[in-house]
Amino acid sequence: MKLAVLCHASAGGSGVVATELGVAVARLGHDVHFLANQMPFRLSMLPHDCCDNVYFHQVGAYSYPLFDQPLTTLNTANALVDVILEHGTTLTHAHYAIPHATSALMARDMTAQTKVMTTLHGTDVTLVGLDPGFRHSTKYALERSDHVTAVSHFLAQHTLESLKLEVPIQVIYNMVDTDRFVKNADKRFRARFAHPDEFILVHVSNFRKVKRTEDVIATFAKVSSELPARLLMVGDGPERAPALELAQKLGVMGRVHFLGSFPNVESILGISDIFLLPSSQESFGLSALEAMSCEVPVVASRTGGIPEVVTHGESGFLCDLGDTDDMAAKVLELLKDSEKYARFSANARARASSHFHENIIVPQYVGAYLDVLER
Ligand code: GMT
Repeated sequence: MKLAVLCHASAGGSGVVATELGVAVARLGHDVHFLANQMPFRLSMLPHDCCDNVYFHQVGAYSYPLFDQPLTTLNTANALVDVILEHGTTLTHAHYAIPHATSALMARDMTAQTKVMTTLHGTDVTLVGLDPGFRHSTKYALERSDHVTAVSHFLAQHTLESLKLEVPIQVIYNMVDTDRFVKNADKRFRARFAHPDEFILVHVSNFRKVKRTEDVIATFAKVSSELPARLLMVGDGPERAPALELAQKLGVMGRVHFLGSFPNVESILGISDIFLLPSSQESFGLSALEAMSCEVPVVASRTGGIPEVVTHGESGFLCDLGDTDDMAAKVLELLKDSEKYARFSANARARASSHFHENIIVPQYVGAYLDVLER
């Protein structure tokens, strides 16, 4: 199989899923061509001897005084046509509908040589795709794709209802590499962030509004007023400044570390005790799954697809949106009871392995690819 993959390269779950899935498919012997405006960050971290059948094609942005913004959709379609004609890819996997599904459909029309599979990740439907500025084009792109998948039942259902779609949507959950995302016993590394008697709470995201990073800070402030703790904030984005301001206002700045887009997120998750995810929208919550694989229980908002990942009362706790009192209470409940903590921690790891292991998820995608190609 020769596969083209379109994805957003910036730090974010959809690019991570696209990269890790593409590499896993390449390891099965298929040629995989990634197209993005820059190299997706997890692709740049691959060992050089990983696979000689993974290719990266940078999509350039053409600027011209008449255009006040780059015309990314057209540039991507054009770059994809080049890849199809030069490398003979016959299937395009568009991760995140906007604008990739549209670019892929254009390339399909131009070449008549590729099928298009679109994977919905979240705000491509729940937020951006429903905006009047994108609604018709998103619906059209999904209806004309050869196959559509979504990363949770919540997202599939939401898409069918909100866009009034009549095409089927297959649910394929996100996956985690349970060999890479493991507990990190390196005490010296842990000591860079916390004293041995301090608990480590962690949040990983792209710091957008939907992530409610201020709730992370507010929850942490309540926890750290009762127990010695540190908060590691991994990632970057527009909500970093408000989160930082709140940390200062609440007097916890000395115990909160903003680490930016830390490359080896697994090393941080591996030394953490609790993962916080208070999002207002979350179609899946890949970072929560990665934390679970590292034996870290999750305290999150009960929203979107999170309940399909985190089992309330077993591998973490789900709280009402914005209820930072309850979130802090649940964190304290776990941290103050070592037996309960150990049970949740083991459950988190077991759930990650039994439901979201690569060996379970990759065959579902490969099966979908083969079905689409045979049609
Ligand atoms: O939809 C987004 O916000 C973008 C996307 C990303 O690139 O970060 O995140 C979504 O896709 C992830 C991977 O499938 C999911 O784990 C996230 O839950 C989802 N984000 C939201 O729904 C807010």
